[in-house]
Amino acid sequence: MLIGEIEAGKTTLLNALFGKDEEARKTQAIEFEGNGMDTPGEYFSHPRLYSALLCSAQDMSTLVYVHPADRLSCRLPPGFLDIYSGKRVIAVITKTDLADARPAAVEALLHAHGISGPFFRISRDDPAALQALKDVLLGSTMEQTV
Ligand SMILES: Nc1nc2c(ncn2[C@@H]2O[C@H](COP(=O)(O)OP(=O)(O)OP(=O)(O)O)[C@@H](O)[C@H]2O)c(=O)[nH]1
Ligand SMILES: [Mg+2]
Repeated sequence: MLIGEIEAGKTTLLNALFGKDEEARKTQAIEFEGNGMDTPGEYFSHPRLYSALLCSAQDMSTLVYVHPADRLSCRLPPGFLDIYSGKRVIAVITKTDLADARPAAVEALLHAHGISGPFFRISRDDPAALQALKDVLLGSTMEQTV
């Protein structure tokens, strides 16, 4: 399940993970791709919509918090990703290709917001970084279905 602010790069990431070669459109509702779940940034950015996220998260094994490398603010409420015990939490820093990307600063920011990692730094134009993330996510899927 991908969670993060509006325009963080969630849909672009999900498309890349599942080999969908198309430009991301604005996400309007919860959407599935394979066993991945995409969520609209609005669900994360507006606290009155948190219930939709939390409800949808119940059955997902991994929560992937997505944050752009050029944004040095974070709306993540303390403990939000730890509400359900037993879920794996992964942080992905997207758009590392941007000229003003500051992935190390963003990682420190996310740490300060209670995310302990693992952290993955990716860009839609960096297949090696995407593959490393894909290996981790698909690896967990396979463990579960065995
Ligand atoms: N430069 C750069 N732009 C990116 C990257 N990933 C996504 N984008 C752009 O960022 C914008 C937002 O991407 P989306 O994938 O739609 O973001 P989202 O998190 O799904 O947004 P919502 O659906 O509104 O929540 C789009 O214009 C993408 O083309 C990246 O790695 N590098
Ligand atoms: Mg989207």
